[in-house]
Amino acid sequence: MKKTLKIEGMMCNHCAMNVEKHLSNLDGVKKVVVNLENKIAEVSLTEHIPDEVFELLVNDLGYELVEIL
Ligand SMILES: [Cu+2]
Repeated sequence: MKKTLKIEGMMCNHCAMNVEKHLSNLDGVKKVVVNLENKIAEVSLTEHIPDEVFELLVNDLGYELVEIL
């Protein structure tokens, strides 16, 4: 299972690594690849995670989760 998160507000590599680290720590997340230029995080899942969980996490970090594909 894969989800693509569109995230606004990541300005630098530090932001990307921050998002990557926190998403990776979620139960059920196998792998995270953040693309700073395209403002997306690709998340590979081993189990279903509700969209709200991603929304809360990203927003708490100070970025904006715009869309989940
Ligand atoms: Cu930054």
